[in-house]
Amino acid sequence: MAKLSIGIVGLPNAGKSTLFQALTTVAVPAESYPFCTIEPNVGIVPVPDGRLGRIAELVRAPKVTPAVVEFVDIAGLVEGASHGEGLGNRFLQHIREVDAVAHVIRLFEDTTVASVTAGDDPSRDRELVETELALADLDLVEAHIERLARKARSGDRDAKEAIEVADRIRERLEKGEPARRESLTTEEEKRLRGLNLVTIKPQMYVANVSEDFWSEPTASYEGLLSSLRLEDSGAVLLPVSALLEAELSELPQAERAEYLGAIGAEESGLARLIRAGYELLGLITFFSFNENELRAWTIREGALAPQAAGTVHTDFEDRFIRAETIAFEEFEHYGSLKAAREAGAVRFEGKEYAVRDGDILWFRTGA
Ligand SMILES: Nc1nc2c(ncn2[C@@H]2O[C@H](COP(=O)(O)OP(=O)(O)OP(=O)(O)O)[C@@H](O)[C@H]2O)c(=O)[nH]1
Ligand SMILES: [Mg+2]
Repeated sequence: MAKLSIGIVGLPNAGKSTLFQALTTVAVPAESYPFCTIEPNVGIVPVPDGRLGRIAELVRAPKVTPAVVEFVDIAGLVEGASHGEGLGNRFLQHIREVDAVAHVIRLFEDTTVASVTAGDDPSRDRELVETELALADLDLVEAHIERLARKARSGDRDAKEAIEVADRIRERLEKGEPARRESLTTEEEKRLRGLNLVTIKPQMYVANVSEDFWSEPTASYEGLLSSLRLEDSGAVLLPVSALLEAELSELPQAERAEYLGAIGAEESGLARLIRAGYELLGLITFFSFNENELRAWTIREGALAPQAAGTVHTDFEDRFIRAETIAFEEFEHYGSLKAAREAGAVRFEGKEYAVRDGDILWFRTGA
């Protein structure tokens, strides 16, 4: 995987563009009226990773390239979006290709900012968006089933099996439930992959809370959970203040930690959001460096060394012979590659090696 991409969904005025703007350097309009995001906005941000800076110091890397995450901001969905109301359905096209979805729900109170719904029941807002997403996916699945049915009638056995899977998903979606709730085998999941269903993607909830959430004694994570009435206890829910993130992004880097400390938050929402994305998708980071460049790379947990080599250079996967590797912590302990080698701490690993988070890797490849 070259990079993680996250699509931002939610009702109009939930704070998606404000968050997006804060997260990325791309300037997009964030106005106090619905539908100001009319073009999809794509922004790329570096993944915050302290280990990269530490290696850079130790090896005095002339060039440092962090892993990146792509955010895609779309216009707000409204009730009936899946039937062409508002602009929602059309814009869903722009997030069909993302790896994960961040569902932004408005919990901040501000009477000057128009809310599309009554705005006093975040769980209703959440359900509204989820229903629209499910209905939009349902359209795709129904069309898919029709196509398969034609094939099945002409005797295609494989199409019959594909219909069985698609039918299960259809039943879920008809109930307004996300497709991800249906447990699928890898084979079944593959059959659906081409449809790019939005509700099959891993999803996290981003509660756009007031800036004083971290200092307000009565505000709590449990309070958020119950006001959103999340049934799925395994759901990922992140409290973030889009407004605060926007203010933070305007400060010089050096002043950010102090600002966060002052409001009682430990880390920026960006860092938490990206980490949640990595966890949601089971992604890990490995590093590579030579005399020219130090780089962080993103791969799936469990990926083997040849696949890691393939992210660095497509050819490397097939030509992989072995990898030299050392864990970040060990490298930091020895302080240099030379010292680590002399201590025998740099290992050789073969094709079956499952790369671990924080590994530094050097690939040996053949012709
Ligand atoms: N008080 C407060 N206002 C916010 C917050 N987040 C966003 N807003 C305001 O709400 C308005 C709408 O925010 P946007 O970020 O444009 O909302 P959106 O979700 O992108 O809306 P659409 O693009 O129309 O779907 C803007 O005036 C923001 O300044 C927040 O955390 N607190
Ligand atoms: Mg917007």
